[in-house]
Amino acid sequence: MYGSDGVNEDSERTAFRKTEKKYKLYYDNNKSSKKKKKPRPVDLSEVIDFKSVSESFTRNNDVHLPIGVSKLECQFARPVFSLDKCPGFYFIPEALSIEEQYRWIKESLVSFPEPPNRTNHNAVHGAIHDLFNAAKDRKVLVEEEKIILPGEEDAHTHKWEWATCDEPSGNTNTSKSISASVLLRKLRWSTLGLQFDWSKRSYNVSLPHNKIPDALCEVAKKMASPAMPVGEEFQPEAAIVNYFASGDMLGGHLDDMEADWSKPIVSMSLGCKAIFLLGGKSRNDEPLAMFLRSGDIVLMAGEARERFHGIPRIFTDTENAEIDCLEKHFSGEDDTCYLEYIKTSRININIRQVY
Ligand SMILES: O=C(O)CCC(=O)C(=O)O
Repeated sequence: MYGSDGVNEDSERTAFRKTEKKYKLYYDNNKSSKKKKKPRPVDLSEVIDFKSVSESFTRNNDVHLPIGVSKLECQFARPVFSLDKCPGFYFIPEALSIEEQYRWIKESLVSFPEPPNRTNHNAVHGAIHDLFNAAKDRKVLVEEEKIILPGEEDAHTHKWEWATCDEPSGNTNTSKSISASVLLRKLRWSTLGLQFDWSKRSYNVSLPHNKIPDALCEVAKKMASPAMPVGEEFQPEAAIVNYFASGDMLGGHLDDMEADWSKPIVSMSLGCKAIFLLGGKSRNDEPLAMFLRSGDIVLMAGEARERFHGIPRIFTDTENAEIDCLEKHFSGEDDTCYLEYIKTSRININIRQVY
């Protein structure tokens, strides 16, 4: 039990919510101590670890798969695992090479949040260009308040623009400013391809959009293949990029806005390790917990699309983030900003066929 939650509240929680709370990051409440606050220890013994499943499969060739886990018979270059009780769910550990992870982390930070792609910042600041480079250059987003002249009442009166920290604001009154690095830290999502309208929970095809980049489509098609109906090819039409910082979570939800659930959602993990919860069709079904590491791919198709799922926790400490190989790859002079970001963050790119 944490904070002010009482026994009754806990008994009223769904099984999914209870498990979320079990794994979520909490800090020990040690107000008197001046020491750095410490994360509350969590029992991770029930978390399925597909990396060790895969390693033991490769070593022993199938002898020691845990109960309920099967290896899919398919032509895929890496072992693909499924769960006997969750048809349509597939886990491909270490599916992306370090080079691929490096590439998609950079794209997720530089090009994916670029307009016309929308991000969580659109609602407040409108379309923001060049966020990552602005953060690198320590720029500040400044809201210019224009003085309204008679007859101009309908004119657009608020406009956000990048300025250098020491740059005096033009000839107008500056009312607000926010640093690019804070905006980058607060980036929660961006959408590629067909744009998703979160307020209506549907795709808004009238919003301007670019096609998903070809290279990302190619990866998604290849990764989707173990979960595709025979003879069909996955058609990537939309993607949501989720950005997680320490303490962030993604609550239990269903991805049910696409027309054809026989096609998988292709979900790529990048950066710090996380816990993924895979529940049932009701929030009252107890979810399974599993680790997601950088380079892992999860596919959810068919019946699995009806299962609640979410991310209660990411691990950003050096011991548990498990991004050593990735960190080594970000060794160039230009890589410092990416490295700083990814050391304490996780990115998820999930790619969907909408129609
Ligand atoms: O971050 C993840 O791995 C899961 C993302 C997800 O479930 C979603 O965006 O619907």
